[in-house]
Amino acid sequence: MGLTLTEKILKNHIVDGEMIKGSEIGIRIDQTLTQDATGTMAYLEFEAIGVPRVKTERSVAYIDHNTLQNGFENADDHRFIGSVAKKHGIYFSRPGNGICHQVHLERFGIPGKTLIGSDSHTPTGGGIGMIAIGAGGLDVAVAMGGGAYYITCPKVVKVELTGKLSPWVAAKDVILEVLRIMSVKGGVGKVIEYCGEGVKTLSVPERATITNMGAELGATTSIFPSDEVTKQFLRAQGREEVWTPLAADEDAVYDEEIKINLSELVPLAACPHMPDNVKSVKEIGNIKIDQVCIGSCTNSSLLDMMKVAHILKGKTVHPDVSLSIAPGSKQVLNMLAQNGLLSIMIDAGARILESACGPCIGMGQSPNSKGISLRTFNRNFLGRSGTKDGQIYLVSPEMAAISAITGVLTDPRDIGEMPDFKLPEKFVINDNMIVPPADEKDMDSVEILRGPNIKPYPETAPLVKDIKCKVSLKVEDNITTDHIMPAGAKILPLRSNIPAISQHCFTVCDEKFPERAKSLGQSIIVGGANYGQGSSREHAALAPLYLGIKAVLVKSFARIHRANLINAGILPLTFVNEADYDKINEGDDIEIMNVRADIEADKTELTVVNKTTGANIPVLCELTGRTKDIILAGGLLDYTRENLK
Ligand code: MIC
Ligand code: SF4
Repeated sequence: MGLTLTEKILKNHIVDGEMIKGSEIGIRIDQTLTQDATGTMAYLEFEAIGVPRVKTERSVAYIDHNTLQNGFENADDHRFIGSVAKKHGIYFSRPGNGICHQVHLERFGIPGKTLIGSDSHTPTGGGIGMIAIGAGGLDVAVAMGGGAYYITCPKVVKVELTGKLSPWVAAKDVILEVLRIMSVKGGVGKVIEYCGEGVKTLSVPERATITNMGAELGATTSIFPSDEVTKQFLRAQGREEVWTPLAADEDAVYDEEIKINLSELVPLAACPHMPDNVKSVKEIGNIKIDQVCIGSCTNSSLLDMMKVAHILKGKTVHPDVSLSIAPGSKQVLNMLAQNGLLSIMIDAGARILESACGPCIGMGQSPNSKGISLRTFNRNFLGRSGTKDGQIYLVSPEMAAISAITGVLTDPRDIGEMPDFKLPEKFVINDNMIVPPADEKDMDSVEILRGPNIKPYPETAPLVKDIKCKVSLKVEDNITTDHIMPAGAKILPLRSNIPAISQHCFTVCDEKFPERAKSLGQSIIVGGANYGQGSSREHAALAPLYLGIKAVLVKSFARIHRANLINAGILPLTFVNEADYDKINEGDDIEIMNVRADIEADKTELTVVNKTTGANIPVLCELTGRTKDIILAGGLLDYTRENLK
């Protein structure tokens, strides 16, 4: 029986467990990446693990999220990360060099290798045939220390692409179509593998847009084969020698199949406030817009920018619209400057931002009150733009650019003929903003620069005998990590200070939550389906840990967040019967007696007794050997320290 591409790469990297779907496997990690908003914690954890030099083939620390330096905190964090990187064998991509996923694809990604990153959009690397997975910072720290990364051996979904995209229909429309079909929870436990004749019509940046936003499906990752198109991209990046051809076997067996005829796709948009709320422009209508933001790791490649410049050429941004453009990397920005396209954008009235995440993470450019904002980004969760009433639509760069001119949501096919946009034979290569680490012999002399905002990892404790406490919060379905631990320019500078950032935990849903949880000392949270979707930020687990949360009981979890809860020593529980969600409310007193003994004895079904109503609620606590030991130890940090001894 033939293998899928996913299975081939995983088989080459498996170090623990067996390739049985649904079971836990440990894989060897070749490369890691971190960004600054999750990186400070990840490096504090790496320091706590105590391994002197990273053991991966390549580890890179990027500065791209917290680039608004509105006080000393972010600049201090940049210096901390830069110094840790230098000492411990990590390449350091300086602020200004670009968004981690864009730069990693350009300069470091290698087909067939494994990459984990402390950012949920790490699957961008799947665009050149990597198994690239988003993870919590602690998992990345462990991988840097040479430890395996554990995932559930995934199901593999075949997405067969046929045909060719029509003019002005974009890669963004492909992934929006997949989101429409599968929904934001449809990818959990799965890898999305693209194949078929249509693949070769898509360039690497287009493939990367698709794998990037596969994160919004909840998928473990997404992957494209590595073919002649990949080779040409790597050649243009001066890295042809890392190329290898990779594809699934002809007779590979998949768990699910989806067919998409690229020729039939039309321009789409994800409407507020979920990436799977997808409609065609026709269905939405020509609504009046206030803002357009072009950029983010989904759509900031040179190819995207070439299309945008073509559309803006000789035009002026509509008087009622603010247009911002953030090219994804220094390489992209520099090439736009050299070939004159930047001048076209400036001339049209675009507000050029630095090569960083910027508005995508609420670092500036919040829309006006009730503002309608078209963004080429990947997430439109409530509040993420920095305002509670912003109406965010996720669209292709083509649709964004033309709408910025017309002032209303516009079908890009109205532009008329589309030129044949071609990537250059050679990109401009200058890695002068990537600082290599110090030689091993010099590492002792590198001083770690620790600013006053950097506080240690919160205290953990081994799992208690019984849990007896109150429910401090009850929330609905599809709670994102942006609800649990909001981002934005005000809160992000606190990413290295858990006590301070905890004061903002869940405030989008309930402003009183942090105070209430803290005063209760211990409590649990109750939630609905797909709890914790979105970002990889482990702060969404560390802040609850700091606030005394002992367990989270929900209908279902998103993958990375569940792993982060376990890593933080918080018990992840799911209802056996989803209807029992109605039998437990905020303020109820609950008990889970003998929880430690039951978990030690590998019991997977526990009982939550609601002392307020008298209801007995059966819950699942599905922990395998390793995750069980992590929970018993009080989290991955304690567990790793124990096991590295
Ligand atoms: C995001 O897009 O939500 C982020 C910000 O990049 C996060 C990481 C973070 O919260 O720092 C992610 O995707 O993991
Ligand atoms: Fe940055 Fe946005 Fe990409 Fe997250 S999704 S890495 S915030 S650009």
